[in-house]
Amino acid sequence: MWRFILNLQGFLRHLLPKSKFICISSNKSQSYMSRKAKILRKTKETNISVDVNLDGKGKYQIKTKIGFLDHMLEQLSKHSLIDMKVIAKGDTHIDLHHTTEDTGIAIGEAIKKAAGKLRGIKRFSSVLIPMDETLTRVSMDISNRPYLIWKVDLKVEKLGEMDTELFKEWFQAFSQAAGITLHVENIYGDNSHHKIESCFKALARSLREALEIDKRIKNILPSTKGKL
Ligand SMILES: [Mn+2]
Repeated sequence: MWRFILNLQGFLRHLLPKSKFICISSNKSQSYMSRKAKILRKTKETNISVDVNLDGKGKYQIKTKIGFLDHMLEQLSKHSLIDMKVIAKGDTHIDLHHTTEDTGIAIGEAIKKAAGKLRGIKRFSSVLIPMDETLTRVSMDISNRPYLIWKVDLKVEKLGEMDTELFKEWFQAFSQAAGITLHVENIYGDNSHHKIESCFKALARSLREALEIDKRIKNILPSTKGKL
């Protein structure tokens, strides 16, 4: 009889799909939960959908109808390892302001939603990213205290079809929506494409570090205040 029950257990286990998100026991459930979110944001100016998986591999599908912005958001996904699907339809016949700003809001909201209660995250990170002659630093605190410091001067007025002043707008929108204290500083550099691309790569790498679960504090909120 016991042999029959053991065989039955083995058989049932065989039927279960192999997924790392299965909760093996209730007290470990938080660390096995998936950190995914979807945001749909529709206004009279833009219609945006964003899907993110914070524990992904940097797979992306980005379609904003703004070539240079697509190039930057692909960097963001690739180097943060956040799987990201971003489909944006905006009033680009007016200019690129609304679509740029609103993708920053929607991606920020999606990351905040996916990060949930922020238990066990590393919270802080500071990275230096070079790109040829350019060096950029990004420091962040995933704190629910949105703040942007932006020390990036660009010599040219346009990159691709984008006005270069739009990049500060994107980072401002992102930091506010994500609830992140975000300091971006281009320390030196010459080429404006390199300067901006290094900002997005540094943001990506910084997000990867700060959102990572610290195995020593699983389920614990990294705050003496008890609230983030
Ligand atoms: Mn490039």
